[in-house]
Amino acid sequence: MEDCIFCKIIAGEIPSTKVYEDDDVVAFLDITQTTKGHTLVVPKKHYRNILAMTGEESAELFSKVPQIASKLVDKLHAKGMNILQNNEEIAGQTVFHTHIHLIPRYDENDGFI
Ligand code: DGP
Repeated sequence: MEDCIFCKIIAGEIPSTKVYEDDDVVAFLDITQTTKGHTLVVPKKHYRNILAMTGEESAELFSKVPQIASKLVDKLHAKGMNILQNNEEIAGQTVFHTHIHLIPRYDENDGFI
């Protein structure tokens, strides 16, 4: 999609730090780094959000999450992780290309409320 920032990242037109990639999905560090290792899991195909995907399409995307999430936890020695996903502006979505946030947690004072 022309004006989609994540499509541009996927196409390599905007730099990102990728932590995982396969034929269908890419995961890269979120620019905000809410906590160290904050990562976005993103389908390569453009969908506005989960509400625009079929069960099969979203299942395929979510099936990659446990593998990427546990690798991040292991490598970063995190104590846990928030996994969350926003759909539409009212729910906090700011980039309108489906993505799943992986937010590693370290201790009570890691900056994420
Ligand atoms: P959401 O609010 O759920 O739509 O999250 C969008 C996230 O995308 C937000 O945490 C910041 C991140 N983000 C926005 N622009 C860029 C960018 O150019 N590069 C990267 N790596 N992340 C971005």
